Amino acid sequence: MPQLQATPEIDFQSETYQDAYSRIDGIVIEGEQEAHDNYIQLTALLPDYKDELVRLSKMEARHKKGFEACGRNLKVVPDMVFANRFFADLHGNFQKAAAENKIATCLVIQALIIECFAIAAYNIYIPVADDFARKITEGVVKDEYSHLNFGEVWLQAHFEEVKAEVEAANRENLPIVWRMLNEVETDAHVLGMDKDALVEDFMIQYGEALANIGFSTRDIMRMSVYGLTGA
Ligand code: PL3
Ligand code: FE2
Ligand code: FE2
Repeated sequence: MPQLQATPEIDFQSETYQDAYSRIDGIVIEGEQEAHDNYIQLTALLPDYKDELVRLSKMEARHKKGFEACGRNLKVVPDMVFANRFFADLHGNFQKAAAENKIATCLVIQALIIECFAIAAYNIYIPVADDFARKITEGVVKDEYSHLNFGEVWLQAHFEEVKAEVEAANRENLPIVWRMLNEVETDAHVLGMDKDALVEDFMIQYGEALANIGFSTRDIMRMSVYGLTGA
């Protein structure tokens, strides 16, 4: 007897699915690699947290291996050229902030924005993933919450000193996330992922993170709108 598929409407072997997967898998692999590099780079800015940051970076390296295996399992070659371009703006902003010793900005970009983007994407992907990728992604998403938590805890402890810097980093980087979401919308749709659900999940995670750090509901509303309008 053939195994029944949980989602019979998705054909993981179709050319359309595999073409979209080559870009999405590339993005995720690149995102995990950059997350690894960013946590390593942060050890220079936050020497007291070196061990914890190295531990986080090792988790990211494992995530990358997991998503590489997802691609191999579907016989898809990830499009790393596309993925590299996809992350270029956030990558550049992180590098600039690190060079200026702007710890809060680095944490907003990596531990808040990128981790919330990953959590939203993985949560939306899990119900429509193939069985192999679902198991991998379920393991990964648990880790991402702890990475988000690392950023929240540090920013919360330094809230008064970094509030203005966090707002500026939000204003500069949130519009980039909306552009990235628009860029991935069509391919994500092929994988069975809905853009509105992605945006909603992202805003819930990110808004909760800002609240945990110490921002008021009023601040959070204002900060979200800046991002959306690019104002
Ligand atoms: C940090 O730990 C990870 C950074 C990864 C960023 C991921 C962005 C994902 C965008 C599109 C989502 C699809 C999910 C599918 C997974 C194969
Ligand atoms: Fe990760
Ligand atoms: Fe992460």
